[in-house]
Amino acid sequence: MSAESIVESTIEVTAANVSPVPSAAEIILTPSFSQRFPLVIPLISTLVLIAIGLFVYVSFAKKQALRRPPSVVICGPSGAGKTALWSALTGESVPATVTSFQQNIKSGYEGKNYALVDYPGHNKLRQGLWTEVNGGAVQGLVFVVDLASLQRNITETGSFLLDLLLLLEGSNLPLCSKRLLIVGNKSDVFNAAGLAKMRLVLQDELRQQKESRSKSVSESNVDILGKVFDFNSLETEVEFCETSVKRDSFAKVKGWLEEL
Ligand SMILES: Nc1nc2c(ncn2[C@@H]2O[C@H](COP(=O)(O)OP(=O)(O)OP(=O)(O)O)[C@@H](O)[C@H]2O)c(=O)[nH]1
Ligand SMILES: [Mg+2]
Repeated sequence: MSAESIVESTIEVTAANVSPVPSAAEIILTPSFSQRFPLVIPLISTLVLIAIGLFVYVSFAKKQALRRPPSVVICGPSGAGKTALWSALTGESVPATVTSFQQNIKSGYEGKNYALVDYPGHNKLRQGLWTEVNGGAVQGLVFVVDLASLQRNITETGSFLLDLLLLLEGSNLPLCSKRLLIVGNKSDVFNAAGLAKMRLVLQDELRQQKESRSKSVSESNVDILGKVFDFNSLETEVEFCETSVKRDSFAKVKGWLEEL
């Protein structure tokens, strides 16, 4: 026999003897296997059901954790009187502080379905506020301005308000989330600006800041606020009022919150 025919016959023999290796599932499903190990199939079925149940539970729990409870947020520059206003509205006492670094939250404010949140004004915490607003559960915003130092803080106040309006106007949040009450607080202080003046000063500042931002390439979105900034031309419903928490004069804010 030649070497070639030996190789050929070896290949034929090998090919004829080798059958495909059965998969684990095939082995388990053979009648002889289930007779020898009757508990394996029920055990595997139970494990698969538990795994599916766990998956469904974890996905549901994650969704619940991501869903924020509805809220109305009191925000604005540091020192404007947000915590004082929140305290007066809720009747909750807050330790006397100079600057807040944590939110104060009153769930179910006045029997409403939302929580009233006092958000600290420190600019390092601003990103958290944007995340809160973007979350879609904010039903309204109260932006507090210090009327006694309006001119002195106008750049910071204007920039904060411009960022907030850009976020609201540029988002696809429902209209019910785009409600803003601008509160001029500390009207009791002798040199406090009046309500009409506050509106005018803020509008002028926002016009200027929008104009200068529109020249920057990275700020191309400011045009969503219209050609010339005007509170009346926004999709966001903006209202104004004056308060003095010190003199217990904040009924307008109460009324606005009541209507939400
Ligand atoms: N005169 C006067 N002072 C006020 C009034 N409301 C608050 N204040 C004072 O303003 C200061 C700042 O008030 P806060 O409520 O702590 O200010 P805030 O806006 O919470 O400040 P941050 O927590 O830093 O963001 C405190 O000394 C308050 O007593 C007001 O209506 N009139
Ligand atoms: Mg505070």
